Order: sequence, then structure tokens, then C-alpha cells
Amino acid sequence: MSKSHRSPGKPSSSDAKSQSLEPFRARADGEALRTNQGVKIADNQNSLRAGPRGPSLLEDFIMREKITHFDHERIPERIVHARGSAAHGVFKVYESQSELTRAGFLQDPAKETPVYVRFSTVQGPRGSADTVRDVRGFAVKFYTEEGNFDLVGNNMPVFFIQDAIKFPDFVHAVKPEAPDEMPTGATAHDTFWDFVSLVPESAHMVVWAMSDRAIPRSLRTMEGFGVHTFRFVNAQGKARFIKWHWRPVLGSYSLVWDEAQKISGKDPDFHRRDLWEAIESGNFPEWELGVQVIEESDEHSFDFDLLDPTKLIPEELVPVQIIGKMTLNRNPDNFFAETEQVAFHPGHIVPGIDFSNDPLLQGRLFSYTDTQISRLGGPNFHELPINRPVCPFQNNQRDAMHRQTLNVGQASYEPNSVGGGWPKETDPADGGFESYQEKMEGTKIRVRSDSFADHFSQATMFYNSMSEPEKDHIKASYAFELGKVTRPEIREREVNEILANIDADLAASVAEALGLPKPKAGSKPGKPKTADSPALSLMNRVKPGIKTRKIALLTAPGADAAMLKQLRDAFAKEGATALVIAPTLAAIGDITPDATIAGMPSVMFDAVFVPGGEAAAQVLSQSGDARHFVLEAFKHLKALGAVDTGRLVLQAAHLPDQADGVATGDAKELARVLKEFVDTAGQHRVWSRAAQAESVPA
Ligand code: HDE
Repeated sequence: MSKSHRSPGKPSSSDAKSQSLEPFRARADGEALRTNQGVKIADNQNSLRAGPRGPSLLEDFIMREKITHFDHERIPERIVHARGSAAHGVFKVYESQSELTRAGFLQDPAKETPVYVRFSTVQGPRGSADTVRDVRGFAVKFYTEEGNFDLVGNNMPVFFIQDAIKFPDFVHAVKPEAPDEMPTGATAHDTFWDFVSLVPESAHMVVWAMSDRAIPRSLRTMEGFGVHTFRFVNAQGKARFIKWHWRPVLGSYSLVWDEAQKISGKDPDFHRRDLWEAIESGNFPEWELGVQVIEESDEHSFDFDLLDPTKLIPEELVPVQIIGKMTLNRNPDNFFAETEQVAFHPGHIVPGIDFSNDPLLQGRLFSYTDTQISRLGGPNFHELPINRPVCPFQNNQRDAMHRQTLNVGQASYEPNSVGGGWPKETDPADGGFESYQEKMEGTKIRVRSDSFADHFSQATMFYNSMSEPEKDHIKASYAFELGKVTRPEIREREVNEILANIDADLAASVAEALGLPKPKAGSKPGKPKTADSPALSLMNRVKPGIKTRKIALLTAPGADAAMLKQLRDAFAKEGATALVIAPTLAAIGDITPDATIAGMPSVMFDAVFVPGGEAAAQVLSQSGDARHFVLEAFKHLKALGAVDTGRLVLQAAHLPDQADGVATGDAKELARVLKEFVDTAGQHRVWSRAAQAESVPA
């Protein structure tokens, strides 16, 4: 191997995973261009040919090697979750969890465990847009000293189906349709709604997918869930059931639907860019890790089955205990080598963590290794730098495609004497993995437990838990999606057999939008024992402040440059990023705008402020694009602010005179306007403006 492949360059962070990747990092600085066989290349511009205008020669081993490698640069994308973005980070437990689990990484608050986290959409291909309506994957690989632990979760706590045997059916139905491969990244098509309207167990998850959770504002502010029930096992062998939760420190926020659709076109990399830029700018995204803990003796004390992945445990029944924090602090060096090649697996667990008999989880335990064998080309994917544990690992597995390890010695079997018996088993007391000794008995049978039969109560509970604006969004999403379904019988079935069992008002509203008769009462209406769970509403997930929010300072030449700077500094002090947006990039005093109105439309921002300056106000008031900028922000329920002549721009856009969440005043009132604006932006959206916003053109 050439020196460049081994050169001990500078790791960008001091964490253990960064160090462990170091031998694999290739840096080209100062190195000669060579072939893969190490030969220095003299001409990388011209292929070898018979005369300056003659045919190329097969002999050209330099071109052949280069093009052959290029021809094979792609690997199959993930069958689901193909579109993803990832980052490195660290996890620390707040205090020892030894009472609950023996897992080494959950014992010592001083210990930092490296992590790699990949977020994804489910339906679309690798190049699809980030802000489509979809479930998001939230997969975390902990590189612990006892081996890799993968927490392969989603941003919603339940799933569409109860049994793994239905997964291929579900995925075939949700993916772009077979004849024309449409639509990309969307559930708004016949086969999805055909399947879910025939499979009532999906009802709960589909309401989540129609809610604002499916259009997150950023990956950084998504909650994460392990979905299935898992187990913690402590050093004494005592087990308890647990559910995993990730809670973003900045709170959870969503886009609005019209905005999400527009961003898909204006910046399909919106979420990816946001995550990357936050980390580059030192605004490291943070999540707290929480667990709901259920004693084994309480296994049957709920009105649903803990093994049923279409159910969640309301926090009001079992509170979430916060046990640690994850911080993402380093972007990947190479998207392909890390984000594309990372292989997660819910079966990658460490001592102290164990499975439950959730039949969906059990099927996943098979699927994730199997899929890597075709996606990553064989069973040695654990040797790829991003997948390698940070602890040493030796065993008697040998050979196979793409083997990297050069195992030394004769013994590749156990027991052996020629290798001194190594590598040897470890006693559970010293950290050897031992499965939890759950008592089992039963008849071999293909049957769904009766305890999995209630499909509507938690769908009703989730709907009941939403605020009015959230309920309105859910109604609108069903109407939008079912409106795209071409077969009337599918629409009718969803409304009459699914929605009517969730909530009469929801069913009636969607029926009206689809031009269907008012549905009759459902035959199996949801009757939740817990009527609602306020913790499920995103309205209750807002955290104060505007840290990391993006604010547009909409302006033009002739602006009050001093005020512009004052505002920029004031927002920076609050931890927000304020960008100066103008019709062109021409300097305004000594300020160069960050982007043009066309280049960064209002959908890229959380809030919009128009500073003063007579000439600037003239230019903006006459610009259709500038007027559209503020109108659109108004429609998307964002905080708006305008001082002095900046107010003329809002007037020119014909915004209603009296509207919630629009802070205005003259230059002397700047401090008051600013405070009002920051408070409103901290709420993320001005929900009370929704009715007024409806009448404004999109
Ligand atoms: Fe997955 N899932 N899944 N899944 N899943 C995959 O594995 C599968 C399920 C989830 O960023 C695949 O490496 C089956 C639930 C995430 O790389 C595949 C079943 C949850 C990711 C697969 C499920 C998930 C995947 C595709 C039902 C939430 C992306 C490529 C039995 C708890 C991980 C791959 C990443 C990826 C199978 C259901 C989450 C095919 C069979 C439930 C976050 O193996």
C-alpha cells in the first residue's frame, strides 16, 4: 500500500471512532497520481490512440483501469431508507444505570462512547427530496467497548404492521408503483392506500404519517423511538422491558405542507444541508436518551400488548426517564465510505440489552444481515471502516468476498490445540454475551394473538391528543393523499372502514373533501382507555428561544446599514443565524448580501424581518419577488417583523392590517419590535393566524 493510504493525517476529532478510522483515511496531499497497481501516471488527459486522430488502443491499461473502476462505482441502494444523511458524535450517560442494565456504556458518566447516526426517509430513492411526507429513520450505532450496539429506530413510535411476514407486502405497496415507478418519495398513490385501507392494523401509524411528524423542520429537531419493546438486563440477571426514546434538546418542530412541497423543489437537500451546516458551524445537535421501564410483573397490565409494534406506551402511564445525552459533532469525511456503507442491525446488541418477542422485531433480526450481503457484496461488511467495532474482535470466521483481514496461524476452528485454544469464550460474569433466560412454552402455530386485535383505540388516542391546528393538518393530509388516489373504491374504503373507526369528525371532514357522503359510525370504533396523551402533540414539544433558527433580513440597496448590522448582531446573540437577502448581491454599504431573493426564497427561513431604509423599501415594494417573499412567510405562519419604512413592504404585499405574529413599529420602537419578533419566532409558528393565512395566495 502506498504511503498516502497509511499516512497518519490529522483526525478531525479526538473520539475513539475517529482514531479507529485513521488507518483507512487516504489523503492525496503531496502525492503522485498512480494506478491501483502503484504506477505513476504521466498523462491523465489523453487516452492511448493510433495517431492523433486514430482509434483508441485496448492496450491502454491506464484508461481501462480507470473506466472499469468507474463503471462499478455504485452499489445497490437500500431497499428502504435509501435517502439518508449521517454524522459522527458521542454519547454519555448522566449517571450509572447499573440497577437497570449491565451494558458497559451505560455505567460511567465520565465515559464517552462514539456514535454514528444516519437519518433517512423510507420511500424514495437515494436522490429523492428530503422534505417529502414520510416516516424518518433514526439509526444510531454506538461503538461501545463491548462491541457495537445499534439502535435502529424511526421518528415515530409505532409501525404500519404487526408481523414481519407482511413487510415485503407493505414495502411493495408504498414504493413507487410497478408499471411507471411513480410517485417518488410519496405515499399519495393507489397501492399505498389500497394496502393500508385493507390492513386496519396500519391505522395508528397512518395517522402519524398524515400528521406534522412526517414533515419535520430539520433532522436535528426530530424525536426518535426504538418502536419495539426491548429488554434491559442487569448484572444480577434481572430483566425489565424498555422502550427507547430520543428527545432533541432544541425541541421538535415541523414544516407546513405547502412549504415542504416547495422546499422539495427549491432545495431537495434541505435537511441534509441543515444538519451539515449546523455541525460545521459548531451548533452541535443534541438529543437526550430516555427509556420507559416496565417491570416484568406489569407485562399484562395495559389495554394493549407490549409486543405489538402498532402501540405506544403513553408517557402519562409510564414516564420517560432521561438517562444520557448524544451530541453530533463531526461530519463524515466521505459520504460513500461512511453514510452509504454503514450497516445497521437491530440484532447488534451488547450484554445488558436484549430483545422482546415482538414478531416484527424478530423478523428484523433476520433481515438486516441478509440485506447487507447483496447491498455490500458479501458477509465481510463488518470489516468496512465505518462498521468495525472499536474493541478488538477475533473469531474463526474466514475468507469470503472482499476479505480484508489477513488471519495468521493454522487454527480457524474451535476447540483447537495448534493455536493454544485461542480465541476463547468468555464467561458471562466477565462480559460474555448471554441471552436472557426467558421461560418459553407454546404450540407451533401461525396465528396472531388476540391481544393484538384492537387496531383503532390508539389511533383515536393519537388523534385526540392533537391540538386543533394539528387535527386540521391531519384532515388536510388525508384529503390531499386520497385525492391523488384514482380508484374511488379505495378512497371510500379508507374513509368508511378506517377513518370512521378513528374519529367521526375526521372521517366526515375527509369525506366532504373527497365529495363522498357523510360516513356512518364505524363498526369497531376506537375506545382508548387513555383518552389522550398530551405528550404526543408537537405543540407541547416547543422549547423556548430561537437558537439555530434561520432568519431572513429582507433588504435592498439603500437600506439602513447600521440597523441591518444591529439586527444581525441581536439575532446572533440569541444563537440564531440571520442572513441578509436582497434582490442582487450588490453591496449594501459595507454589507455583502448572503443570498438573493431568488436563490434563497422564504421557505428556507424560519422567520422574516424587513429593516428600514427609504430607498430599499421602494425597491422591495415594487418587486413581485420581494412581496411574494413576505406573503409566503405570512402564509406559512412564520414570525414577521418590520420597522420604519420596512413596514411599506408588508403593505405593498397586501398583508392584512391586523394579524397575529407580525411585529411592527417605527425606528424608535426597534427594541420592542425585536423582542416581540423573537418571542414569536421562538414559538416556531403562529397557529392563530391559520384562518387569515388561508385567504392569502400560495
Ligand atoms: Fe427496517 N430495514 N425493516 N425498520 N429500517 C432496513 O436494512 C426491515 C422496521 C429502519 O440508516 C433495511 O440496511 C424489515 C421498523 C431504519 O441504514 C432492511 C422490517 C423500523 C433503516 C430493513 C423492518 C425500521 C432500516 C434496508 C419488518 C423502526 C435504515 C437497508 C420486519 C423501528 C438504517 C438496510 C440505515 C433499513 C428491513 C421494519 C427502521 C431491508 C424486514 C419497525 C431506520 O433490512
